[in-house]
Amino acid sequence: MLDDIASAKDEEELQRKKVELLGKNGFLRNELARLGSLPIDERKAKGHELNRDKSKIEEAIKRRQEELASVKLSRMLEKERIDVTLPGARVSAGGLHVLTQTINRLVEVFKNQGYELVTGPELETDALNFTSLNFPPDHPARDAQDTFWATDGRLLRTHTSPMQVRYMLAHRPPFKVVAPGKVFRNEATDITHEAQFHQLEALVVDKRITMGDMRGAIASMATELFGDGIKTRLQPSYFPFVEPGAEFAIWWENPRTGRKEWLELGGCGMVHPNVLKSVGYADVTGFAFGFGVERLALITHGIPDIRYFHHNDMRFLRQFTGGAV
Ligand code: FA5
Repeated sequence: MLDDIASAKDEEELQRKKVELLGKNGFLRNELARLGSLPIDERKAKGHELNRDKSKIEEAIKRRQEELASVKLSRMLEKERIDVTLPGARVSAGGLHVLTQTINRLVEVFKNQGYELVTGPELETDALNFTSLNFPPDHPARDAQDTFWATDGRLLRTHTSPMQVRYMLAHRPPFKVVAPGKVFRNEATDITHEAQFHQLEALVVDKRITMGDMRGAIASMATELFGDGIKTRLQPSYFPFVEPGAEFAIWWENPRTGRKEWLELGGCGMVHPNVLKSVGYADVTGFAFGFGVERLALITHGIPDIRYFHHNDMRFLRQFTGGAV
């Protein structure tokens, strides 16, 4: 009887045994019920015996209950055990987007040449994006830079050139600054045009700054990026906020075709006297240039379509992060 209890293999079986022995129709009740039919002296002895049995049964049940509980606990602990010798699950650290890498590299090149890094808002006023840059309200040059407007009259800046005016209003020359950032244009996208892209603007103002200084600055940026012997070219062009104005290009071997060609990068020129006057500068001159970062990245990496940058296709992105991401 007690052995049965000690060998109950789980709580359920133990409970069943308990009912069999101590329950309403169980062994002990039946024995007690039979006491009445025994002669008086036997009845007493049997009564004592049954009481002892009851305590023994109860004790045995309690012991088995404790044993089963401790087996259950150790099984649970075993299941939850952590094997500290197993190799960990590798968490990817990610990597920088190819455009961020390009901007970082450009900023490093300019910082090494003594330029200060500045940034400004993407939501810009019409005054700073256009009017202060010598685009009068009905000037046709505005049409080349259509954009997206907020309901309060501000707009998503179409270029980084408003940073020129923002900086000049708050500082006095001499200075050399570089301002990278996101810009927006309302235009149909194709392999070389996005509605959202990045530009990098450079502005240098001091006494007697000349077009020659600008030429040198563009040439040394190209040399830093692509090495000695790289050729740059200026071609006359028009931007309302520079005079004279030009477009600059780099003589570059296209890695896709293997052919040498001129890569048009952006616009440049001497800061227009109207712009200098509007920020209260006198007796100084300056140059500015600005170009498309995607354009540079497309060519340097031989990427066939500008839209890949924002598709977030991991197969594309991983190519520039050494496999991370
Ligand atoms: C400008 O935005 C002038 N702010 C540049 C400038 C700065 C001139 C300082 C003078 C002095 P433009 O609209 O040409 O110029 O754009 C400059 C460059 O941005 C282009 O050469 C091209 O590389 C890039 N770009 C223009 N539109 C797009 C577009 N939709 N998608 C991608 N890149 C573009």
